[in-house]
Amino acid sequence: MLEGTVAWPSDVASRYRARGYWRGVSIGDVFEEAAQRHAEREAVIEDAKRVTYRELRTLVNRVALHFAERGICSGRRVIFQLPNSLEAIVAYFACLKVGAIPIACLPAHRQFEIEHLARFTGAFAWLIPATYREFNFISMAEDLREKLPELREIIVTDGACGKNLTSYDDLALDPIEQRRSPAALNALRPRPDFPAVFQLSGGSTGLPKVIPRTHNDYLYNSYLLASQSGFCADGTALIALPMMHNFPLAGGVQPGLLRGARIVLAHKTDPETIANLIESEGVTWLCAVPAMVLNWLNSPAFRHSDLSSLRSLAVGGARLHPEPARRVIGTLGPVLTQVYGMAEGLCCTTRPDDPEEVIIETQGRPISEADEFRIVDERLNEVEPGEIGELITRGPYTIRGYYKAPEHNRTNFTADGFYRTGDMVRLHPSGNLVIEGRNKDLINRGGEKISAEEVENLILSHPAVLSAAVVAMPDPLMGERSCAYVTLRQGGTLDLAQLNRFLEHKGIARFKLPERLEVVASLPVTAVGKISKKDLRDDIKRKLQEEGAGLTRRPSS
Ligand code: J2J
Repeated sequence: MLEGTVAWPSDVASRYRARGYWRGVSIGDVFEEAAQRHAEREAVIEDAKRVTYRELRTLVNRVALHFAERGICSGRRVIFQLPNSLEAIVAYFACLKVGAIPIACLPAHRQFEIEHLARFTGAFAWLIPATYREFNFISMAEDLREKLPELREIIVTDGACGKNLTSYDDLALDPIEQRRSPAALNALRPRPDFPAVFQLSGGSTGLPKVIPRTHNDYLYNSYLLASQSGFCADGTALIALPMMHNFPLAGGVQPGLLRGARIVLAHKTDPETIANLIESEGVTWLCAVPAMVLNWLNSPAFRHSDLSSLRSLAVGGARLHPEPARRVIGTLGPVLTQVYGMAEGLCCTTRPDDPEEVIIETQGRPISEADEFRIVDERLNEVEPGEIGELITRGPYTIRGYYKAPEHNRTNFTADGFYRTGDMVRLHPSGNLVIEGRNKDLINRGGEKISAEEVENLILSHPAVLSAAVVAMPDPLMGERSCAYVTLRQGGTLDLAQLNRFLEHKGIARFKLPERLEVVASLPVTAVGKISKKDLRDDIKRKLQEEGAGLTRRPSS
């Protein structure tokens, strides 16, 4: 056991093993087997780069040997901030082979998030591109390294490098396997009940919480999704979402590569890029968040390309409403799969043989026969069938606790080990779930989760601000965007541009910046004196409606 993780009770673990959910193998071993079986097939395609399983295996083993030589192994944590790339896939499987634990960060994360995660996990290594989307990762890394004594290695992928940085290319191009036998890797093979990867929670309580997913449970999750999505050696998965996010990683990259499919990586999500890749590569599976899908459906590129290879478009991360769901089917045929999942584990999908209305109206049902769920009221009593309540769940691939977070674990998990999702759901007569809302304090911006508390804490450090509350405002494309309400200190002034410059300076990811600022005289409070977010959400909804109807003008802030 890695210190700070919470194991399944031993009787439950024995049951999961006995039933074959947990296979007792590491993901690296399964990858090895798949790579040998499908050696001559194409594995990964990124722009002009194309590698077969044989080539991918050579690269993974080589980089794994280099990692081991540098001490990146045996439970050490590695921050992954790479864009979708062959390098990211190689480094991911290389880590899993030697028992290093990738931390699934996003290229969008900045100093604030990385510093916290690096400290909190005691990260040993950090993988970055030199630049990506005009952001200079090397200077961020150089600034942060002095504050992080435990961080020993910064590995840079796209050529350019600097003092005390390691070039990924130097590792990938150096045939270390001629000096050291890949058999040396066997000694480092992690135990199957050891964490394979640290996912990050959407987080409603301040900074993101860390989700340790074990080899056993993550593999089971991916096998289930592989079967469900019909992944097989003739399949081609297109990964356009950031690949370390749980949805594409556990649902696309991992199942695809374990089954001998091709993985096509995209750097952009615009309709032209996606439609071209589907057509030219014969993509059979694609995952997306609803905002991307809405954008695609409205574009001529999608209407005029030959997308007939597509067998499944998996949409999740935020609610896909019935109207756009119907349009997906109208435009692309019966390819829609709704997916409701979470990095903590549970994953629900609609099934191809569900009636069309069920695929349109629901977010699916759990993928494992062993997933248990209940829909409960505040006292954890089950509500009547069809009524809305909070979804709680446990099962063979849902964590029993966050990493090093005993306080949160007491409130986020029930005494009998159910994870409290914070999602308000209703059981559809078909047995599927409909996601109706949530009781956790976060904004779901087109699938990207923003913790209100995290942003509020930063806004409160602005000298002009007295109090602050961040709430979701409805948005036709993203579903929700973030709106900050603030009261100011006497004589203070603040507009949205000033606030966002201040927040960017603090080093948070851009997607967390508020997109509207409301400066008010006071914040509404509930009967117990807490800020009433419900009133604020109603207020912004009303303002947006009035502005939409032309009753009032949008304030300049
Ligand atoms: C409404 N809300 C949804 C949906 C997730 C598959 C798919 C998505 C994620 C993911 C994932 C939703 N309708 N269809 O990990 O394996 C909201 C819920 C949920 C939270 C989890 C996967 N699909 N959500 O989005 O950890 O609020 O995982 O609890 O990022 O997203 O977010 P995350």
